Amino acid sequence: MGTGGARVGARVRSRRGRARCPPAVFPVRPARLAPMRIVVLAGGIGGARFLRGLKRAVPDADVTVIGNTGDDIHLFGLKVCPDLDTVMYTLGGGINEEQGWGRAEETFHLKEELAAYGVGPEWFGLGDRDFATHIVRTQMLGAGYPLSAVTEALCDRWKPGVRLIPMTDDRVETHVAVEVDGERRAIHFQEYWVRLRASVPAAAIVPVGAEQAKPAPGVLEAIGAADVILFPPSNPVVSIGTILAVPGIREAIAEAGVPVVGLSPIVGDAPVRGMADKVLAAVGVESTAAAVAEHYGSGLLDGWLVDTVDAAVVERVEADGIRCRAVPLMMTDVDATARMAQEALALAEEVRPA
Ligand code: FO1
Repeated sequence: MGTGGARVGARVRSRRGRARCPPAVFPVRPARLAPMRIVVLAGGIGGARFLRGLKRAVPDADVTVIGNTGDDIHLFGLKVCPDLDTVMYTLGGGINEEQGWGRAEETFHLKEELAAYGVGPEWFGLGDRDFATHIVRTQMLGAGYPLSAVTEALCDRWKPGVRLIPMTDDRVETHVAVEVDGERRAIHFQEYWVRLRASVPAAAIVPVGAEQAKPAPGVLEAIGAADVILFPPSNPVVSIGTILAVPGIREAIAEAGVPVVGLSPIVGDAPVRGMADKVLAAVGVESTAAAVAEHYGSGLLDGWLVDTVDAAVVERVEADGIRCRAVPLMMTDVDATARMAQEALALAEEVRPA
């Protein structure tokens, strides 16, 4: 037993049985000795913005981000990882703030030149600065480095202040079944999201490759060592849902024996940003804060934050066995987001088994 070690003893507990540590074996971790270990499952814009607030709320925390890679797309021979890049750029200070994706001070000469050669697609706006990220990534992948190592190398430049790990090193790409001109087709998520603007109903959302994928190195370890696990207001289907579709990740979270707390991406029956309602409909989930909590389920979630406008659903969520609080959830600025993060961590302590 370590003397004064940060985590004396072992938390031997499973969510189902909630076996208790022997009393008096497990003193409260002295916060001054070991930073809180937080694992966050993040998609793109909403997840990245939440992380910026989380870092302000608990600057000393040890944050591991498990990033969604189902949005990845191969273009011009390059691998583009939108959600990983949005987290990396947002926390590293290079994001195009109003878009929430791509680089600040961007130019599009390369895109224009490609279009001049008739090389598309033109509907996906890759900027000159952003291309460098995809070239470095693709070059390293070509040299045999796994995506997790590539992401670590890219973060050496951006220093996001969190450990960013892709959900898997294996190729997973979300495809969407749509009906266009009377015929049913499966198109890449980015074509559905960016070219079609989710304007046609999605008959199905399929994270192609997820079933065969393995969690990237460090993912299960981070979950196993976490003090708290957070689901930020990312897209519950194509972001957090895709991460949970990688075999082993959902189970590890359910068995981690630490509080799992989520923040609703739906406020007042509509997504705060993006088109989450379109993909929620595709999986038969109504676009409400309560329905999303139920979609994750009480086997996974211990706590759920809804916005104050949805205070009426608190009772329904709690009836599902998920502790629920109504707090302001609009990420209007970093301070507002930091307050949300603090509320999520407070709720985690409230539901943490004694
Ligand atoms: N979203 C758009 O709406 N239009 C674009 O042209 C676009 C280009 C783009 C390029 C790189 C990148 O990393 C993200 C990009 N996105 C664009 C956003 C992207 O579709 C979303 O960030 C995620 O895939 C959903 O979270």
